[in-house]
Amino acid sequence: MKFLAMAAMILSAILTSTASAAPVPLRGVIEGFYGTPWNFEQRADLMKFCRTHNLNAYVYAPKDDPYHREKWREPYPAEKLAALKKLVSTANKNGVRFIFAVSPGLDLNYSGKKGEEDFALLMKKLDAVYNLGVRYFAIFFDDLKDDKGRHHEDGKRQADFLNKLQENLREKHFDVEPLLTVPTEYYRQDMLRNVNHYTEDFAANLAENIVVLYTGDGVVCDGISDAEFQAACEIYNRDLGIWWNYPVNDYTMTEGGNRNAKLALGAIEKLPARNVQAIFFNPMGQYELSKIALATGAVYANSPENYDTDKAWDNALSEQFGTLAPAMKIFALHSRHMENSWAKVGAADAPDFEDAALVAIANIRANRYTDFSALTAMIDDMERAADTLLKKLPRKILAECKPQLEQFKRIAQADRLAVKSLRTKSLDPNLKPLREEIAKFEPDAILSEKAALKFVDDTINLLDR
Ligand code: 14T
Repeated sequence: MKFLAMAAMILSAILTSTASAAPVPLRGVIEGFYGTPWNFEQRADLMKFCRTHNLNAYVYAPKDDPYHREKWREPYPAEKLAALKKLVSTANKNGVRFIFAVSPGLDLNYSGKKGEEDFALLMKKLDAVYNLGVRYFAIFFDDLKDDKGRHHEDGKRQADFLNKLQENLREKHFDVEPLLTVPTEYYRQDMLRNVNHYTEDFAANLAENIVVLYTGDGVVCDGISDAEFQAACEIYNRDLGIWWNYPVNDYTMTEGGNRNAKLALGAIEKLPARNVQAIFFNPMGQYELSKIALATGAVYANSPENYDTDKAWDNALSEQFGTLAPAMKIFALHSRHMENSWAKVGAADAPDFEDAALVAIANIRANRYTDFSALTAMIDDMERAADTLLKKLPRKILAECKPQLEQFKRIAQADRLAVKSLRTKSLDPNLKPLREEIAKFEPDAILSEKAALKFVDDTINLLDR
């Protein structure tokens, strides 16, 4: 009896233990964004970061490294190869699998004499990298759409090509691991479109050990539920890996502006709790600031079933910013959500501010009494946080967010003028000029569009007559 009770206790302790959830086997970072790639110093630092956070893979796939995509046929020049070699050894030393990717899809020939030539060129390219110590390779076929948003890919042709490449590589080198790939239809809504039977043919013909990455229901989407994940895996009849497009911000440009105008400083959230075999987080060009989301992604990937978004976010901020963490949290709260006509991801920006601002505007409209104390306190905190961070952030980090911090300060000041205007029910003469000033900086710095910035616009719209 006693023994049974004890055994039951131990068993239930094992079953409910938080340590019992298994990590995602292949988990890490994919340098897969458009825009200026990271430099080798940053990449070396990332290998240590991966080690510390128990991430075990890094995919080298910078869209704007000409040798990765546009000029994929050309071999790396000697000095680039030397830098890669050093990085590969840093990765190996830190227990990080270095996955080398090529994106040849823009102009790859699949058949005939040109097909054979291209095949040989790609083998040669990968072989040179094998000789640096790389054992993982990836071939990506994403973003091959024409002006009309259609692609003309042939799924069987691509699959046959990958199968043959994998066979040849593994014949030549017994220790090359299975390939990874990204299909041309790489998000579920596109797979379902199945243009020209693309997904059907690609999935049916691709060797079963090749790891297929996909981005969720959309390219940049608001999470992947367990059901959505299972549905995608069923299309491919295998466990898919995830290429997760957060905190990447290469699409946040306004007209004529900077690709990286809005910073994604929130936590990874809303990913499947079960069955994920591989996950890679696509970061921002802003290397240092990507670490907030990446640290939370590491917590997720090490125990998907137990992931607590808010806790992971708080821990990442404290670990990375120490005494500046409270100020950083205020700034980051206003810069988490990424959204445009086709993308949506990340927790809402400053939801408490948004709510308080909406209530204040509604009260003024209805001629009701309004208590501005909560809003005012938040605005004070925002301006103080901006000042503190502008003064005290380490140089490398400040270099990645100075325009956004300065914009944050302007927005806080405009919010203060907005409160003043609402109190007196007359538009402060300085508010519209300040809003125009903010607009001038928007090509480089966007934040809190639906919260602190919207409050300024709502106030102007209400009082400007
Ligand atoms: F390969 C894919 F999984 C993928 O996400 N490809 C690109 C990626 O390199 C980029 O960083 C990411 C975020 O912008 O999205 C894909 O690129 C796109 C996709 C679009 F639908 C860029 C612009 C688009 F309109």
